[in-house]
Amino acid sequence: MKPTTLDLFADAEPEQDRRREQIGEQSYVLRGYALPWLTRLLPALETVLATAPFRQMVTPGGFTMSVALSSCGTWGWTTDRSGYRYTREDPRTGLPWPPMPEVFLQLAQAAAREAGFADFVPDSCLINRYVPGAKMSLHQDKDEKSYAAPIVSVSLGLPAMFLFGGFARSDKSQRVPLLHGDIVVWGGVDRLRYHGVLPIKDGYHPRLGKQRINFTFRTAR
Ligand code: MD3
Ligand code: FE
Repeated sequence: MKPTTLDLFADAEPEQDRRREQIGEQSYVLRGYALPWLTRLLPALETVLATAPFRQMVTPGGFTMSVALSSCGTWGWTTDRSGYRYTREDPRTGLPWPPMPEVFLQLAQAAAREAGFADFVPDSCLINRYVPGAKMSLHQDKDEKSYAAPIVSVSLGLPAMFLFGGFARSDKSQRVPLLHGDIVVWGGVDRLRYHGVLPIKDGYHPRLGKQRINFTFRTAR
């Protein structure tokens, strides 16, 4: 029986179990971990997007990414014809990227700790927006100065099939479904593994509509 005081539990979404799954030597999925944070997370996201709205960027190869991006924190990841890099300013406005909201930082640090990474200090949060059909091809995250820090990723909205590969592009990938509220933490020996996201299936999420939003917290510099 669902309680009638549903509003009190709006963030608990108790149908999703909170459990920790290990997907690599130093990689964990924290199922549903972000759900209790959503009442604070979503307004903070709106604040960031008011200053730095989602936009599609062009890769060095000249392709427009299907995923739209924004960033907050000291460093924001950007791409254009001249390459991938972290910048202090949003290239669209020339203004500094919006500061990382306190609740973003707290959630990223709590999740990292849960996966065995104490003292995670992200200076960058990339915000990816996937509409149905959008995908991310297999790649490695290699634009950061050091690979010592883990990466924390928060999935919201429509489900995704995450591809978790090996150290060569041709290595077989495992498929990991990521649902609204799941957090993945990657680090240590798994930090340079290939990864990607299959095209998002059409659907409608009650909280976020026709989209998947992913936060990727990194120590860039
Ligand atoms: C796995 N984003 O922005 S989560 C990216 O869901 C990116 O939007 C995906 O890959 C997304 O670069 C995947 C983030 C992620 C980041 C780094 C990793 C997954 C990783 C490093 C190693 C293994
Ligand atoms: Fe990546």
